[in-house]
Amino acid sequence: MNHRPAMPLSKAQKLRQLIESKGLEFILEAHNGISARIAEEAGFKGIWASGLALSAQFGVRDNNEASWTQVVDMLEFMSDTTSIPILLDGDTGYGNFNNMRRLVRKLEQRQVAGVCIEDKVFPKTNSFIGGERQPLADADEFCGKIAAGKDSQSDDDFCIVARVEALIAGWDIREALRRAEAYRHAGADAILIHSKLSRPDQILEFATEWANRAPLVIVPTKYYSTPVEVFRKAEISLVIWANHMIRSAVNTMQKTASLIFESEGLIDIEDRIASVDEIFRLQGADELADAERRYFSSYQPDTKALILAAARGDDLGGLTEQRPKAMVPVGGIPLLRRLVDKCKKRAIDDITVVAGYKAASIDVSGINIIVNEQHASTGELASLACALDTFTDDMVVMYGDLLFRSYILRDLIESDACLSVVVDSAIDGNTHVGTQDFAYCSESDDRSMWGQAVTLRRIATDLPSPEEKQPDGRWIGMIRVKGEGRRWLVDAIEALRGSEDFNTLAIPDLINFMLESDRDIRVWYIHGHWLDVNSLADLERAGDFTAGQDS
Ligand code: SPV
Ligand code: MG
Repeated sequence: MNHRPAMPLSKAQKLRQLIESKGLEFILEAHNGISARIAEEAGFKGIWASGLALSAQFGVRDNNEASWTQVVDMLEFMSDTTSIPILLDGDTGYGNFNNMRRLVRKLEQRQVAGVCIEDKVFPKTNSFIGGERQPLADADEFCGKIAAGKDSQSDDDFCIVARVEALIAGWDIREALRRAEAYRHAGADAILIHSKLSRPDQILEFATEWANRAPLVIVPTKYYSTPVEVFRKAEISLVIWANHMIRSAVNTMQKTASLIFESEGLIDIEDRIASVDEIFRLQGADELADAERRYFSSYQPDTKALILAAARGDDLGGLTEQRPKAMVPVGGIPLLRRLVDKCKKRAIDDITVVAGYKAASIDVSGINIIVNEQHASTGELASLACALDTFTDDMVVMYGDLLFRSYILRDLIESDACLSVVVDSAIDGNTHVGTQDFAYCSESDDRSMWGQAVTLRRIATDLPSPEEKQPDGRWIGMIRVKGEGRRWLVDAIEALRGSEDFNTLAIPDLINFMLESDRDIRVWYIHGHWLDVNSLADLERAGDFTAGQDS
């Protein structure tokens, strides 16, 4: 047995299947790349590149005012953005048999699956504008055009649909049948029989007389109230919903334009129209992001910063009466502003701040704020958990009262461990009142271990007695999360959420929990060059720290 995987069908094969299928099939009008994609997403198995809709979106009449190359250029966008077949409404073939030959070749080059040509005279007019006055093409000449098109296609499955306009132009069924038969003999793959009546009578009579000699295609724009069961029973092959995307777009755009004009604002319209993100999705923005990761050598992943700034900072007294600690100015600039600037300098532009105490006083631009409404009765871990939905697999979590030299963040970002923490080994010179997160590590920092893999063992908030093993440094309040590290973090938060004391837990509790769960946490040693602000004395030091240096 041959188990070779089946080749995917070409677009031309798909159109041929639609046209030749036993059941009734439907295709929808589209007039540009985005409408074509929307038609495919809705579930349609094919697209009608309508001459009316294409000319309308260009803002011109359906009288061959847009050149055929302009039409073909638009088809290229439509074809590139879809995997379903496109049947072009090719009007009269844009000239004689010779123009038709070139058209077919150009369409095949763009993977357009077929073309429908109508037996009228170039330049044509839409069938619903004074149809009776429109001259029909000479049937023999039209047959030559069909044959020329068939002879010039290189893919056997490319379809040429011959459209009979006799009923539109006021001829009778016999003329329509005579022409359809001639076109079938000339090589047409299907016949489109068009009518402008509001009832399907002419179409049904034609179908009965035609008796399935070749697949029949119809455009029920005028007889739209006819149930499709009627078409099914008449053994029609393909129904074209010919202009409903352009009409719905026009309707919505008219309403939107008036509303914005009249209200002189966007507030009334924003929720009624597609979001900008939806446009990005339809444009395939995600695929580009993936491709950048794979192919773009200087690609820098979008690192996110998550800053915890819910605390008041009780030891700062009156300074934090009206604002959280993170908004206390150092050298005239709030701590949080300094932190955000540090992030932006490292191209970290996705910055989420978890606020709590006096959240409304945070007026730092360039951040997204999440509020821990329970900040008064919960701790750091609960604040972090508020931002769980924004976690990414490439982020840095930081306290909002940190001041540090830029290189610390730069080096931390370069760490490829799932979780990394920054530990200051200059422990003696930097201990002061306030939170003390003493770090015990697999190795002490002997200042010559640049890049060596040191791991964290535990964080303790109290210094041990002098005879016990002394800590290797202080955790400065920064965690780097990468890849799998995000899941470790989320799993640990979810597990701790179940514990009774969850609301009182701090980030070191989370870190210790992960260590107890055998997660590997990498240590990045630094030696000074940072501060956190817990007291007025810290604040004074902070002023000195920032004075004259900003790197
Ligand atoms: C089109 O969609 O451009 C057509 C169908 O040709 S109709 O407008 O009904 O003639
Ligand atoms: Mg048309």
